[in-house]
This record gives sequence, C-alpha cells and structure tokens, in this order.
Amino acid sequence: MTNKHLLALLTLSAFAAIAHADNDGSKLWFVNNTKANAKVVVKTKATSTTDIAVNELRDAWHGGQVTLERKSAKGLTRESFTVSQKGGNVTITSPSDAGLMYGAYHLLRLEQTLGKDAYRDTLFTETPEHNIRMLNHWDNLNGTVERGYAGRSIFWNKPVPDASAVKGKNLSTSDSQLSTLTLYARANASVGINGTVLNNVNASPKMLSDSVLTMVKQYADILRPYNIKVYLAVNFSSPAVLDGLKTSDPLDKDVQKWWAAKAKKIYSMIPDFGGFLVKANSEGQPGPMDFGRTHADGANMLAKALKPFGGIVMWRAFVYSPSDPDRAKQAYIEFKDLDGKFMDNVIIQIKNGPIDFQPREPYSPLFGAMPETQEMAELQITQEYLGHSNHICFLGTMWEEFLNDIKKYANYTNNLRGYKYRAIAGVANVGDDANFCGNTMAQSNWYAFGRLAWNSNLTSKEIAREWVAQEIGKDNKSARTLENILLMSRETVVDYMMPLGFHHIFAEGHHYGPQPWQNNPGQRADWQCVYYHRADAKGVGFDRTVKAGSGATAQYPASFGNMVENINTCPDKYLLWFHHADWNHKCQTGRTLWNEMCYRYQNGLNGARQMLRMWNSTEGNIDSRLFNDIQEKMHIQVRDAEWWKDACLNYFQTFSKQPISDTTEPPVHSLNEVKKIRLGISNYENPSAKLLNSKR
Ligand code: GCV
Repeated sequence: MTNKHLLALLTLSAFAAIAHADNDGSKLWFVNNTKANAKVVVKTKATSTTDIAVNELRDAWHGGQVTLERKSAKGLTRESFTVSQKGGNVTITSPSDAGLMYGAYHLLRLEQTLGKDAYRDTLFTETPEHNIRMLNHWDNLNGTVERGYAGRSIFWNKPVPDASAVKGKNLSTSDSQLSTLTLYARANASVGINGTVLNNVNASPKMLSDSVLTMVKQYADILRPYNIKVYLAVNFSSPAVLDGLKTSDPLDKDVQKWWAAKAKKIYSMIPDFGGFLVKANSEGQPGPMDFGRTHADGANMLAKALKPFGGIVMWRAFVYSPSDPDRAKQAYIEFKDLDGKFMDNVIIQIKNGPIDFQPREPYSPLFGAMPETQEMAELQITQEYLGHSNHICFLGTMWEEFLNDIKKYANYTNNLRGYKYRAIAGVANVGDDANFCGNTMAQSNWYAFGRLAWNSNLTSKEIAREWVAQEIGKDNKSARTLENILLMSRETVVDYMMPLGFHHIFAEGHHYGPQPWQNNPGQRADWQCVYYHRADAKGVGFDRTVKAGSGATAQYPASFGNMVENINTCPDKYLLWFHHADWNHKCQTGRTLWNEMCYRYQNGLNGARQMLRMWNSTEGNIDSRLFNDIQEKMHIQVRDAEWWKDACLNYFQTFSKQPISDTTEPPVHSLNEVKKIRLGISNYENPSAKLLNSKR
C-alpha cells in the first residue's frame, strides 16, 4: 500500500478534501493543507532541516513573510522556538535548526486551527517539557508488528540482506518505502516527536548484526533531517546468541567488552544513535537475573558501553515474576530498592498503570517512588486493549487523566525538572496500511501523544480540537461533532468493556473481546481472568487494601493510597481495582454495585450508538470516503459493545444472582452463545459480526 504514500506526498497541499471522496487517510493530518506560495527567508546557513521548514511554509502558509533565524537566548533549550510578529511578517528564532522546523510546524498548526491571522500581535516561546519524545515500535524483523493493527512494519517489510551483500554498500530504499518513511518522519516532526525505537522490545539478537545495522543506518539517515534519532531494542543475550560468547552475564569482562565494541561500531555508523531499550527478565525475555545479577547490574553495563558516545539506556519496569501474590505490586517490589543504583544515562521506563495498558488503571506506584532514579512513562498508542483498529477511542483523555494524577500524587513535574533526560515513550500504532494506523481516527492518538509529550499541560479537548481542524477543517459545521465523538469515546469504551475498576477480563492471546470466565487449569494464575475479578457469591473485585487484601494501596503516597484504601472514598472508577465489593455495595451514584454494573454496560452500549448517530449526522460535510470508512468501524464498535455487555452481565449474574436492572436492555445473547466465540483474530476480522448478525 505504500504507493499510496508516494501519491500522498505528490499531491499534498494540492487541494482541500471536503466534498471529495479521496481521504483514505494517507495524508495524515496534512489533508487540508491548501496551496500557498509564501515568502520564506532563512537568515542562517541552510541545512536539510531548515529546508524542510522552508518548504512546508512555502507550500502551506498563507500569511506574510516568514523569517527563520538561528539564535540563542536565555532560558531556551535547544529545541525551543520563539515566534514574533511585526507588520504582518513573522520571525521564528531558535537555538537550533530543529527548533526552527518545530516553529514552522507550529505556525502552520496555528493557521489550520485558528486561522492565518492568529499569529498577529503574538510573541511567544515554546519549550518542550520532555527532551526525549519517542515512539516505540513493536516491529519484528520478519515484518510483523506485535499488537499492530495497521498492516506490516514500515521498517522491516523487506528481507534483511545478508552481510556479504551489504558490505561497504549503501542500500537503496525503494521509492515507495522512502515516501512512507518521509511521511512518517514529517508527521512525527510536526508534533515534535524526536526519537524512535525501530523494533520490538521482544527483541531479536539479530538486530545487532552487521546487516541489520546497515539498514538501521539507512533509516537514521532518512529520519535525521526531521530531528529524529533512532534507538534499538536489544536482547540481553545478544553476546551469547549472536557471537557465541559463553555467557551474557553483565559482570563478565568479555561480555562487557562485547557491548563496548558493539556500541563503538554502531556509533561509527550512526554518530547520533540514541541508545538501547531493554525488556529484561519479563515474559520470557533474558536478563541479568538469569545470572544472579540485578536490573541495575544489567542496565549499568549497557549504559557504560553507550556513555562515551552520549547514548542512553531505557530499562523497562514491566516485570511480574511472582514475588508477591498480587501482580500489581511486583514491579514496585523488584525496582524500589534499586533506587540510586543506576547510572545517570539510565532511565527506568514504566507503563502508565501497574498491570498492562488496561482501558483504565490507576497510575503505577513506581512513579515518584525512586527519587534518585530517572523515570519515564510508557503509554500505549496502539489499541491492544481498546478494540484494536476497529474501535474509535481517542486516548488524549486517558493520558490526560494519567498525567494529571502523576502530577498531583507522584510529584512528576518536579522530578522531571531534576532529570537530565526528560523522556516519554508511546508504543506506536503505525503500520504500512495506506492510512498508517488502521483507521484515520486512530491517527489522532499518534498526534495526541506527540502534543502531550511536548506539553503535558495541553488538555485533551485542545488536542482533539487541533486534530479535528487539521483533519476536516476548523469551519466545518461537523467539527464540534467530531470533537465530541473523540472526547466521549474513551469513557464509552471503558463502560462497555471494563467499568468500575474491572481489569484484564479480556480473551486470552488477542485481547480483543471479553472472556471473564477464562481459567485455564495448570497455567500461571495471573494469566487467568478470574484472578483479576475474583467474583464470588458475596461480591466482585480484587482486594488490594492493607486492611484485608494484598496491601497494594500502601505502595502509593498517602494522599492517593488512603483515598483508595477506604471503600467509601475510593472513586467508583477504581472500586473493583482496589476492593472486593459486595454485590449490594452502595456506589457513589447511589446505585448498588450490581445495578451500577448493569447501568455502566448499558451506558457504554448507548455511548457507542450515540457516537454512530453523531457520525451519521456529519454525512455530506465530510469527505465521503472517510465518512464511509469510519461508519463501517463504528458499526463494528456498536456490535462489539453489545457483545461485551452481554458477555459480562450474563457471566457476572451467575454470581450476583440478581436480575438485570430495569433500565438495562436484556441481553440479546446467552452466556453459552458468547462462550462459544473463539477468535483466531486477524487485524481486519470483524469478530462480533459472526455472532451478532445471526440475531438481526
Ligand atoms: C511486547 C503485554 C503485551 C505484549 C507486550 C508486553 C510488553 O504483555 O500483550 O504483547 O510485548 O505487554 O509490553 O512487553
């Protein structure tokens, strides 16, 4: 499909899309750039990065002359930029070319979102909050993408040449791949993303082979003008697996030498290489603990190898060896005591919640728990647990909730200020589909991640509004409707999947549909859904209180921990995360728990239907191709919401023994029927259709 991207590049800014039937998503959020011929002056030496800024402005800026000037000023960081206006003309200054490029994209965004006169009488400076704003691709060398729902990898969709074929040669990139990567780089740059991990954290040792590194170099060269550094996820056993060393023990001298030599080699090819991302001793991946060493031993060994070249190690805290009966506590237990033991070019990368990217989780208690250690958040842009690319779910609201909580309870902003590396990562939702993300709406999540990484004080509403303006135009009479769809979508998904603090009641493997009854004998307890919901005749939920449960609440600062410890002050949205509540427990809404569950699942289904109705009302104001694509997805979403509601209410009713509440539609499908659904899900399969069409 990448020829689409070639076409998209060629026709960018040719015309606005409204009323056409050509918006297949391939132009990303540049769809409404209309042709301009702006005058742009560069006062400093032109580079490939300033060229990008100049071309973008020349093509799409409809205001007065723009001057770009490299200039330092007090208080600015390398990527900061200042925009000022005098007599209708605009000047963008920055200490770096990258900042000038970001300023250019920002000016264009202002035009698209507020109009071309928005820059009048302005003088403002933008400085990114995080200095490392990166995507993590879970892309495999064979071209597949773990938890990817948008086609194959944009990096590894061709065979890796063998070493003899690449020796001393510059590999050529096909036109179509080049155009895909150029659009990808442009999209990232436009929202300030400045780093990318090119491969899966379940990393193949082959990533560090000469032939793969040659490809990595090539990608680094393509991305560099857009101020994007490349990073690699590495397999901890690489020395033994790739080069036959006797061990990969981080305290072994030969192993240390191997990594030092590997780092030297990488930097000889890619002088601005970013560093390594590591998943160690997690879900079967090798790590230092295989040799009786600690996470700090492992991370520091790699950090030492990268340090002379300015590289960093992002060491993931996604670990859950059963050191405690409660999985939600395990990462904290494994990492907390290592505080202060990591080198200064190590960052601990922590998923937003303590389990695994669930529709709603409280924040991970590791945030703020290691004051002597640099931490970074890992968010998931790809919708592993949120309906893949079938469901419309804008994640700006979810990340806003998380970021606000870690600011409020975990001192995030202050900690960040003290770090040299202020980083944040998002697991990408990008593949080689024409629309990059499986559906055009999902592009808003890539966009939102970048904007929040730049400035976490932006609200989800501001971000949704920006994206909508760039997607369908700010004056489109359906703009507010689309914005409202985005803003209600995540809470809707939570309601029809896992309201009230439910978590991980997903079908095993693909994580798409419901399977709360899942309980495979002989397997790890924490891989079973029943482990997470613990339903019985008395009630439902995981008791994590200090008083009577696992004590996970004690891992939090008192301001949060005490609130959730007490069932009367624990917000309903976290009720079943922290408490095993009686079926007749009175929720904060005044309804009993069982009736609240009925209400929430119905509310989720109603929300999905409402989103579809709202979308239908935009017909005629929106490019018809986009309209039809999204309408089709929303039909699936409504059917899936019904499936979730029926599966969960029918199943939990076998414990509550209470009738479905009056205000809730009776289930359309029996428990037996929903239990029979087995999905060998592929990205495009429409699973609920199989089941639900038969009922209509
Ligand atoms: C890349 C979850 C996902 C895995 C993923 C893992 C991780 O378990 O289901 O696909 O592996 O998280 O984040 O490492």
